[in-house]
Amino acid sequence: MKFHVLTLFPQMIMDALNTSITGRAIDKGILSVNAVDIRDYTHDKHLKVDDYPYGGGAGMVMQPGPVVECYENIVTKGTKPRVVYMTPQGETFSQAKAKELAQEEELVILCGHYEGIDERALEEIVTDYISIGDYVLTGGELAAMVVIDSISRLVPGVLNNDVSAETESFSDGLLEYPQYTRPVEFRGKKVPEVLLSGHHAKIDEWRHEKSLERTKRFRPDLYEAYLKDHPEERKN
Ligand code: 6GU
Repeated sequence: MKFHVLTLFPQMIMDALNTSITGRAIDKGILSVNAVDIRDYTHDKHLKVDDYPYGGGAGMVMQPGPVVECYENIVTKGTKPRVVYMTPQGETFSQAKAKELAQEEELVILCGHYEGIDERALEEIVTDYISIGDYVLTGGELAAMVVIDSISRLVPGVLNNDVSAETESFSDGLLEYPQYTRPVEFRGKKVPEVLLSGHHAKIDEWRHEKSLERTKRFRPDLYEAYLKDHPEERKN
């Protein structure tokens, strides 16, 4: 899968994604990340890419020319890859959206800065508007990395272990159960006995119970949705 990231801070993207699991997938050729500097497409002699908003107001707005020319330069003629604009005004990102986007062969991700990008550039090229949650970041780059990371781990071959992408949180609508490793006792706390028993049915049952407890406590919204689909598991 190939990601093109249109940004004023390409180094931020490259440094983060060349690390750890995504870095290894890039080395293996399963992923590719092409971060492109929008500033390379300005025609301004001072390399300016933003200006004051028409109508007044605080901050600066990214001008449409460099953004659209940057897009036109990276996209292969005759292809129409989806273009995701990272913005707090977008639809909230989810595991379902990650799965949908992981089906694409090539994705363009556009990161804004300042007060955003001139609407005409967005109308010209953007197909999907994505937010990563209800809080405001200084720019789209961190959000783009979140989106790229979550899509990447769904691409076959990126994780060592292809079952884990499916068994983790959200695949069944519940949060993950707690995990333990050696030592068997740490500062007076023992690993739950059932996990040492070798009794796989009992272990599965215990883990499911812990998933339910945790989901009820931290994500009552998910817990209610789960019980709607599994009414036989409602206890009262
Ligand atoms: Cl995608 N961008 C910015 N700037 N802030 C955000 C966001 C995106 N998602 C949540 N906050």
